[in-house]
Amino acid sequence: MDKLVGKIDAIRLYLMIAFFVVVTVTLCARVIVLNVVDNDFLQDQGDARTIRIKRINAHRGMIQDRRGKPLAISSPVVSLWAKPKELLKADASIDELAQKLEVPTHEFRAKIERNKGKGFIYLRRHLPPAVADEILALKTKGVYSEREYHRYYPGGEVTAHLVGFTDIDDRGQEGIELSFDEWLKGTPGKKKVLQNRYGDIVRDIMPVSEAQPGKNLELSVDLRIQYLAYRELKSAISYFNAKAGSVVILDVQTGEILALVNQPSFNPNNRTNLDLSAVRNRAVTDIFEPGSTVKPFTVAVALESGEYTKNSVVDTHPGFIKVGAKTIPDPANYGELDLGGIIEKSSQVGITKLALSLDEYEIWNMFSSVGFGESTGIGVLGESSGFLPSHRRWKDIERATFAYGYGLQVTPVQLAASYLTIASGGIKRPLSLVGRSPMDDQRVMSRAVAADLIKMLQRVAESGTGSKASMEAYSVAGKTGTARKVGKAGYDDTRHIAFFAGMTPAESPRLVGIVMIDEPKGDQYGGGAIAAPVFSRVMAGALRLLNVTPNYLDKAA
Ligand code: 59J
Repeated sequence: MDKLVGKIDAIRLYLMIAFFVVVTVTLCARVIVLNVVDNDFLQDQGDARTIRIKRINAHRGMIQDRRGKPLAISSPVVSLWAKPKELLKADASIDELAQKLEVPTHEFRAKIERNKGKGFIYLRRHLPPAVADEILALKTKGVYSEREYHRYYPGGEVTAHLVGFTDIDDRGQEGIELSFDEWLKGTPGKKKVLQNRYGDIVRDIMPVSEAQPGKNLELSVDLRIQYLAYRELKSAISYFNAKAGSVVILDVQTGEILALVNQPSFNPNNRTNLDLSAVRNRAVTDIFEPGSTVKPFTVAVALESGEYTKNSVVDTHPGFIKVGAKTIPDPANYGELDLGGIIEKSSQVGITKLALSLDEYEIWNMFSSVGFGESTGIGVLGESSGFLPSHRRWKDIERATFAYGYGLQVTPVQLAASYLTIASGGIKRPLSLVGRSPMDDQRVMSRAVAADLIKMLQRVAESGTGSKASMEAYSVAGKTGTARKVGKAGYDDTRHIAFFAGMTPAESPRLVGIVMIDEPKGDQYGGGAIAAPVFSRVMAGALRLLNVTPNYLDKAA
């Protein structure tokens, strides 16, 4: 009996083991079948589903001018990409795809082959959605799509330096696009999706995080004045066959930049074979000796010193003056000039005599107070702070040449900022391009001195070297400048910078403008001949655009 029971137990045990073995094998087989056969089966049905985390690109904020005109705008586009391995399996339709992408078939196949080790290659970026849909309609295996944004610059080359541009991944590269990238870019979102083998999203499973669109940014610039300044600068540069140039226009009451243009410029909407020297925002990066455009500040020191009044007379006879070993000439012997006459005729001799009679530190301090040597902080990356020599005991010749604009270097925006201190009645007002700088105005000269300077500068435009800056309907106060550039063998008689710096209307200035033309070729090269006319044409248009009442109505009538 015992033996029988033992046998039954053994059989029961074997049966149990056998049962478990069969169940396990079946389960394994089932799993394998599911993953291999069914998967293929599902695969063939194209129903394979994979879960992925998709990034949702954020819409980049718009850049606008002060009146809301778009300067940089993002529009939705589609980028097509592929998994080369999958694409190679769909051999038949590769040619059709190449055709749609307008790429020679052999070239396209070579590219796919070359990249077959990669899990991802772009086929075409930033397609208009309709074109992308046409290509996706081919339902080519291994081709996927992604929503992106294309950045477009309606102002083109006119606003190129100011606005700058982004790269194809929507990252700021230059200009405001770079310096305000954090503000503009927003935050990409994430979502969990179920997608089929074509890469189409079968359905969103759930948003992980919503994309936060970037914020819009409004600049102080008035696009109408920007166009005007750009057009007049461009025609002057080509007419005088100059190397480069800049124009900066400021609103006197607020210190806002209404226009800031450079030549050469570039088209930010098509940057293939870009000439990098055209990308530089010269108005804030390039520095040069300002020459005679600083003479009004030396005269301001004379008036502030109490040693001189606007009627004081300086004798410039015989038309040159020896300072140390150097002889400083005037273009002619102007004899006795009042301070206004020194400005009107841009007399080097007159300004030299004045400077040598003044405390050299006071001149240095005035130049520093009006902003030379410090960047304007308008928020454009790469802005130069220029060069103001550290003040120390100067030789007489250095005191003289510094007083008429050599030995220091400024940018066009710094020169504009300095003239703003005269136009505003003696107040140093910060410039602004985005938002408004806090009006931490500080007085750098008395209101009376500023008023005297404006009257002297008005003579420049009415009867002095800057007569071409004058306009029919509005009075002008300003200063010409013609500075030889430093070449290999010292100052070069064949390379000049021509300037006009001024304000209008002279009685109560609304606008300050700086025109700088770099290396005009030909026999005309003076600031009065080259830069002053640009000032006149830009300001005439700008004042009308701003509905400023003409103050020469009697003359204009
Ligand atoms: C000039 C200079 C160079 C640097 C002279 C321009 C000096 C000088 C040493 C001769 C052309 C030229 C540090 S004259 O801007 O005097 O307003 O249109 O470049 O003087 O000492 O063939 N203004 N310009 N000088 N250097 N160093 C006059 C003046 C100015 C003009 C013209 C030309 C110069 C009438 C300049 C104007 O006011």
